[in-house]
Amino acid sequence: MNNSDFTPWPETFNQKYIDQGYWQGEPLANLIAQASIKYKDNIALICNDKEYTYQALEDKCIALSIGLKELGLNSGDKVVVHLPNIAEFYISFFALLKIGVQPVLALPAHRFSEINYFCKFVEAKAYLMAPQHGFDSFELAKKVKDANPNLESIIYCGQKELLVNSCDFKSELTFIEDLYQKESYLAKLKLNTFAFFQLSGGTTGTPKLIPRTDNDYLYSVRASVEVCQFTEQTRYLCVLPAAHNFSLSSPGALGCFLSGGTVVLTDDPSPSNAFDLIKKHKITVSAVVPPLALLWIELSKNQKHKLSTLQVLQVGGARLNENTALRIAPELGCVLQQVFGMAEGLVNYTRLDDSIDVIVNTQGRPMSDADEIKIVDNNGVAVKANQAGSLLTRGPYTIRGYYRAPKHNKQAFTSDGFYITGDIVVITEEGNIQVVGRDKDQINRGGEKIAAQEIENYLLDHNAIHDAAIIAVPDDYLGEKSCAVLVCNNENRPKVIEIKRFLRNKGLADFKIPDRIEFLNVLPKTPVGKINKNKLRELL
Ligand code: AMP
Ligand code: DBH
Repeated sequence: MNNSDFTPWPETFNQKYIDQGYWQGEPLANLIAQASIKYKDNIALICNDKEYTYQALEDKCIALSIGLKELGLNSGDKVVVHLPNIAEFYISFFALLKIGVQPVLALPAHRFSEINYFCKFVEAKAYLMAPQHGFDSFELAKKVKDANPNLESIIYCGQKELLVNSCDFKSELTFIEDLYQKESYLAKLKLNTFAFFQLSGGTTGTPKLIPRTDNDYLYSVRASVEVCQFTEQTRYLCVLPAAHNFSLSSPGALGCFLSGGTVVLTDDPSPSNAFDLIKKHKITVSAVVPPLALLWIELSKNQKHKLSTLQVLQVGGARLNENTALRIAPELGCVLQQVFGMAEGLVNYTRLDDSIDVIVNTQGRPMSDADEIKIVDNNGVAVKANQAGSLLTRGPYTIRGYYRAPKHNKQAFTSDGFYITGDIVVITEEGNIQVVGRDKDQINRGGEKIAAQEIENYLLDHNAIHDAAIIAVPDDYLGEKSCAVLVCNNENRPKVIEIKRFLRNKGLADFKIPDRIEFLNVLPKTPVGKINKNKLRELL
């Protein structure tokens, strides 16, 4: 690995985080194994008609890890995991970690453009895929394979075929594990520089990859479990993409596994399905983005009886408006917990026993004593109390740099290692954070982030488009939608539908296709010649 690939914490911080117990030197790969020792026969995971005890889940992870190793994957290799919410997501995640392979956790919504980019950028050895609703995942896999000669395997995680099937077979014949063997197997694990990649919503032309380490990620899960009070009795419904940092680690499925609770996984977040699952599996907690919270509220009338076990609904990923926040407790009959997090690290929670005012009107406070927060003005000077400013942070689970991005890192981090979140926030007198704006070129479409520049670059590839800007426009349901403002050749100005088709043909994730397209003769510019997006927003 090149030295500029991964930015380590400075030695003094390493030592501090170890000495103070934040980092415990445990492999993330051991999480299920350890839980299976403590909570052997508890149900760890339910997905459709499949159910796994901790022991069964760990056996699956081990069996698959051996299969993957035999396939030729080795420590330090990279693999792109592109799975919907199926049990194989967690099984392959842990199986890969067990053999030191570093997965990139792609989102189900990603398509050729993103997957191809990840495969190339990390020089992936394998691509894990499965059938998904609404598109031909085999066709995508074939295109990815053709475009990436380095890719040695395409692993299909659909019906019990190919690798998964052969692994079941191997696990039955060769590896009937008992606890002792398992421990000795795990003892061989050596921590890699980092364990896996999360993805950033990004602000730049190309997606940014976030290397998360065993130490930092496990700490973030442990701290989350404490704040959110997950226990063996927790029954967590995972309706957001399992790969998302929120549903994976805040405390998410990993927090639930760490506590010995049960994760129920589904890829249908609709209220009718979610409410049935909540009732059927006595769900105690779930996590949603604001538009989904609104949908659940709107459709909960006459169905509230199905939600009687639900204690907490976590809402995060985008700003939740106060009116929706106020409706959650009375209409869904549970406590709201606001979660303001980022795949780069820092996670803020309202606490379960906070006053209703704090829960409704703030996005909570950092989960760790060791999180360092600064709120600064445009000159990097700390703002006065109650004033809005740009949020900077560093701490034991916030990265010090994106993967292989030395140039971008100079802009995204301060010289003393603070991550510049791009969020404009105010701190209340009690120390809670309110997200009041954004100083990054990004659209937050109901929790799905779009880097304006990435889409603008694709648009500029179209030969009738001379200039392009993507901006956010308000939307009642999603909070924000994306709008492309284009300057085109007037003689052959393409139709809106053609532009959308053009972007789709580039293989972009659907949520990145602009919701609205407007045309102007010229885009307003700043004195230095950049597109003036503030002016553009006013114009529209
Ligand atoms: P990412 O860096 O792609 O993981 O996206 C994280 C970003 O999502 C944050 O920096 C915020 O801009 C936004 N975000 C996450 N949770 C919230 C929230 N509860 N309220 C407002 N914005 C949020
Ligand atoms: O939006 C996010 O990225 C996010 C939201 C809530 C996140 O990463 C998290 C919690 O951990």
